[in-house]
Amino acid sequence: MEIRVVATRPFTDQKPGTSGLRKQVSHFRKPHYLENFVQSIFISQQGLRGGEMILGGDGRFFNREAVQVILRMAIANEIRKVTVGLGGILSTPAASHLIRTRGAAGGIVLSASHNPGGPTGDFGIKFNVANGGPAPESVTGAIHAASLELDHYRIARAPHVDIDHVGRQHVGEMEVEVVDPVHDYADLMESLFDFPAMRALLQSKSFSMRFDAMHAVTGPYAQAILEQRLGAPAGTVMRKEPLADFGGRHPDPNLTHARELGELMYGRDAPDFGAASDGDGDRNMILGSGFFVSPSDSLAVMAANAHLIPAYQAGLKGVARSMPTSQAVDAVAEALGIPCYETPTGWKFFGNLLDDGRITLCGEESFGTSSDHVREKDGLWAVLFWLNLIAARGQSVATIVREHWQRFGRHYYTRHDYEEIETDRAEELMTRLRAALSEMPGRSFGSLRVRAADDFSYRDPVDDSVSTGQGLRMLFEDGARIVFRLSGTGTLGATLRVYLERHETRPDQLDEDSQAALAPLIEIAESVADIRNLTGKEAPDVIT
Ligand code: VG1
Ligand code: CO
Repeated sequence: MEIRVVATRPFTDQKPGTSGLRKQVSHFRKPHYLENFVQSIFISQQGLRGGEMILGGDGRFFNREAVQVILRMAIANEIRKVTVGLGGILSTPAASHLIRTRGAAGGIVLSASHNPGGPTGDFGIKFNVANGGPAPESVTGAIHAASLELDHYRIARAPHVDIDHVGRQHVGEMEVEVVDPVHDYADLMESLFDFPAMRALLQSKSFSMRFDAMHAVTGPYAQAILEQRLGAPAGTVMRKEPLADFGGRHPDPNLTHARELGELMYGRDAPDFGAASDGDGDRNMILGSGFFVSPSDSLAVMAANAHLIPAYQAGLKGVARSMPTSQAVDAVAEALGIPCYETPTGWKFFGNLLDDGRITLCGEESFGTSSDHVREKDGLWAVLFWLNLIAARGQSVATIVREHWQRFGRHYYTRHDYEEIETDRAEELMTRLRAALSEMPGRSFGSLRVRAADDFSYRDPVDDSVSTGQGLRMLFEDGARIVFRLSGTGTLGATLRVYLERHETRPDQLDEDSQAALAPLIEIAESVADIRNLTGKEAPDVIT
């Protein structure tokens, strides 16, 4: 088979962000852009040569073309075998699972996750390492460094590879195995949870649920697991056909983008349980009838109830949360007498803790939770965890969460996002704020006094690697916090995220609206960061 060596020049913008390289589709389609990045992976990750690689994506626009390019490049770069999801589809957690069970050297997941898709939307590419998890910073750094020096890439002149039939084939020297993307993952879920109890719940007349697949990758997974294996009535999964443009909406599971589900859950005769996942199936939103579970609370409730789930009945080794995630899970860890780690934003920081057996559960405020069953966050896993929990406790979502608050207090929490702001303005806001940090300790804002203020940095306890500049924190004496960060996943301008949190233990103050309960902190954030003036926005674009 003929191998072409194509001369190219480096692109200077191929540094992976919080979760892979994300750009607009038009950017990815520039001549050599995709090829350069893929070659940078192959050059910097020599372990792939002669090994097996997993390949699949969330089915968004450009997924199929990219799969063909990557297969031809894999041949030219002497990959022994590529295992591809049927039709080029794999959810992020299913890809993680396949890497692990196949003993693959790594995997490429094509997704821009919750970002919009279609010809005018976004595309993305993530590299996962042999443990099944997102590449750690040392690896993304090496890929980026390779991209800056690239002067050629290698690609085979191969015919179009059939990825639409399950089976094995040889293309040149390389083996390509096309696999059912759902089967192994569904088996894994069945091994973790009490499927008989969940089946009984889903089939009882007095219980109903809706799962919003948002026209993204989880449609087939949710149908196979919820409707087929667990016998939920047909129609339980809504917006179930994966579409290349997600039906024109952001596949982002929050009340802004999963509007229909929200209306259903807050309407008359609402289902008992509602859930949604994102573009690539790693996020989850959990709703009860008329009740929203904040992702930070969800993590804490899971930790407190894990012993009720078959896979975790022996107890948890420890838990971890990303820094901006609320401290609700910390309170549970303390009560359980297990360690709780605080990592920077992004799933890659949980990998070492999971591999080293220090933690069993982890999560982020951004609708991401998972356990040591894979090395990615896992949307459907979280939904099944809740379903199992509801079956085991025989209580509603709202009752489970309210009881949790009664026991641990409530960590009122919200995140305000200011999207597509001018990059210079966003940098200026962060620079000014960073400069003001040293003056903050001891300052009072109304009844709140600042205990400490810093730019978060993290030393990984397993490999001692250090990550700096991970978010500006104002920590108050009563435990309240405000965190400011710029997003590392957006593709247009900059996105400012402001995270706000305070702990409430008075039993009669636990059922307030979170925006109202956090109003004093929201005001402090505005006054210290001059958000309206610097972003030119009167209000956040998205509140979660
Ligand atoms: C966001 C979230 C972060 C998450 C990341 C990837 O990153 O805040 O918690 O890990 O998205 O999620 P950022 O840098 O934009 O804040 V996914 O489901 O988009 O792969
Ligand atoms: Co995602």
